[in-house]
Amino acid sequence: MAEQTPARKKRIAMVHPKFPPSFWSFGFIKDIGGFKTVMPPLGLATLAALTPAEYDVVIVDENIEDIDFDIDADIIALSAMAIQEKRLFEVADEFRRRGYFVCMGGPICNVLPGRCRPHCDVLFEGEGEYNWKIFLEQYETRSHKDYYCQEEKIDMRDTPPPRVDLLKTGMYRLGCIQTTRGCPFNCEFCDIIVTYGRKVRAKPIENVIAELENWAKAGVDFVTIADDNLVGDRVYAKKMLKAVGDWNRARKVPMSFYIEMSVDACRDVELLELLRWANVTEAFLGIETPRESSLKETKKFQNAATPLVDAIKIIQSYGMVTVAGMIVGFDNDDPGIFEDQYKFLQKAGIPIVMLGILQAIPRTPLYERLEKAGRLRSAAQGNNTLSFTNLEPLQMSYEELINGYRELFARIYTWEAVGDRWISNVKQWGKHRDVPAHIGKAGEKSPADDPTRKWLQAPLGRFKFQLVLATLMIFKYYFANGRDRRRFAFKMLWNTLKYAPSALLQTVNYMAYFIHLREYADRVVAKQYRFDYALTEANQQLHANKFGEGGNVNMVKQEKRSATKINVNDAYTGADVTADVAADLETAASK
Ligand code: B12
Ligand code: SF4
Repeated sequence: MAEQTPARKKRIAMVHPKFPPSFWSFGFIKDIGGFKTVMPPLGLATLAALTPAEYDVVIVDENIEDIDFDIDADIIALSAMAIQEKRLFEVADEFRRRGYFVCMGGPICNVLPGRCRPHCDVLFEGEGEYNWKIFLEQYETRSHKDYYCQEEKIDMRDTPPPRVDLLKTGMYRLGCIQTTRGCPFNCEFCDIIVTYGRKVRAKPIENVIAELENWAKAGVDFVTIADDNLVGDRVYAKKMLKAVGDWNRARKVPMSFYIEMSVDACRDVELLELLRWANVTEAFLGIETPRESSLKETKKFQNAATPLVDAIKIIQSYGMVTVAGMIVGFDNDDPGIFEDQYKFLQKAGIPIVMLGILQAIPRTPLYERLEKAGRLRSAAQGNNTLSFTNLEPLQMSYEELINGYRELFARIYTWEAVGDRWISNVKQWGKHRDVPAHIGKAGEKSPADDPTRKWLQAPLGRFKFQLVLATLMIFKYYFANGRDRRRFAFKMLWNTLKYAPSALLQTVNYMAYFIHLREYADRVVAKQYRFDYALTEANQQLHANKFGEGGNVNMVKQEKRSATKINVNDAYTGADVTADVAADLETAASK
């Protein structure tokens, strides 16, 4: 009897289109870092884990490899952020031209579904955990729809560990896990809470550890915890960090972590200690602006109620490098804001600053407010660190805002300014640190004021030969290219030795990041990157609104529908909020 060939399994190719150059692409230091792109597409690795075993799945990340447009696949599943819009549509159109069946989802579809619609067969809005499975079942009988929308938020117990085994992990700078989704706060411009909601939903801690094991097995030493706000639910955060720390400290070389959190973490000593215990070495803080009136305007009450410079010094003193998201262009910003921002950043000593112009993202309360006021200039776009915004500023002309932004970007990334901020951060790791007043209960000692505290962090992972090569390349960039760079390098190394000698390798590591940031800043300032390719077309679309924007999931509608209206103090749901913090927030909210 002739042998039967096994039936061909159905195949899904999950494709992540190429990013354009951006602040976070670290494109100028790929050779130094020995990576092709910063992070893997976690959304696709999650979908892959949700896909039934009857399918073969491949993940193609165009940031590390070319796309084969004749790939053997029944379904193409695309995922992208809005910044990838141009390439996403090119890739989708090319596959469809060749007769492939194209699904599309991810952050861009969550805010700009109208613009994505013409480029795919099936459009997914919102979290994919439930709808992907429903779609695949229906696809079997060809009873699938062309649009799926996840309005209710999913239960995080239903999100499986992503298929790390399908990723070419050696090509990325960082691994990536997610422990929670959602953020309890209510900032007016934020699209995160549109997609992920204000109720913090958490994964079981054993799943978190299982995911870390997968990254560890893949040889990855540096992992981003891609939560919208790691400390949104402090009770969970503490338990999780303790478990991660215990797991991590038992390893020969601990993994280090990059996180995103809100600055109110500075009030909680236990939380800060646990961040250090887990080996969190870098924290992104959404500070936005030092101007209180702008913070209140945008409903960022948690920051308005916090002395920001002190907060940052305290967080840094727990061994972290601070990264800040800053924004100019609020209604309360007049031309004086550029000077205020500069002075604040230098005083706080925040080395890495993602400086953006306020942009109204469709479906956010800000968008609705400005649309009603007739203050939208054009369609939105996905890179917030360029000389562009879609809104009409209030206290400046558009040109004043753009030029002020460019000048500030240039000023922040002069070698001198970067060097001063780095040294200020490093100083917080040693005995010369500033000890600000305590921000929590009156009369308590500042959490930074502990002379016995050691620098616990182990930031660099295991030794790799690439590190030697990288160091040589970094030194070549600084020492063989003129006086300014040489002076910067000497200043960085000398002051690190003076204030926190154990941070020397960290300093060399960050000298690499600063190469990218300076090169990127130079090009933004020179207006070399344009981002208007999709706008002409989007501006002409007439559905939804005049920019073709809008859709079903919308923060303003969500808040109206929600039976128990969330208020600002819910930010601390379940957490041991001190009475004075709650009072501060209430006062700020009522003003
Ligand atoms: C980690 C992260 C990064 C990493 C890189 C991630 C990567 N893959 O390269 C870094 C730090 C480099 C980064 C950079 C940037 N980022 Co970012 N980032 C994140 C963050 C915090 C987590 C992403 C993640 O892994 N999520 C977990 C996975 C599981 O979620 P997911 O991808 O959304 O997938 C789910 C659904 O969307 C859906 N889904 C996704 N794809 C598909 C496909 C199909 C077919 C289906 C059915 C479903 C589906 O199902 C998944 C499971 O529910 C998000 C915020 C967030 N909460 O998601 C911002 C976020 C994605 N980033 C954002 C932005 C703006 C940027 C930058 C442009 C910032 C800048 N100005 O430079 C850059 C651009 C990136 C670059 N390389 O140039 C925005 C995107 C906004 C938008 N709507 O497009 C977000 C949403 C944050 C925000 N609101 O500000 N980012
Ligand atoms: S703190 Fe504000 S900007 Fe940051 S995720 Fe929460 S709601 Fe969004």
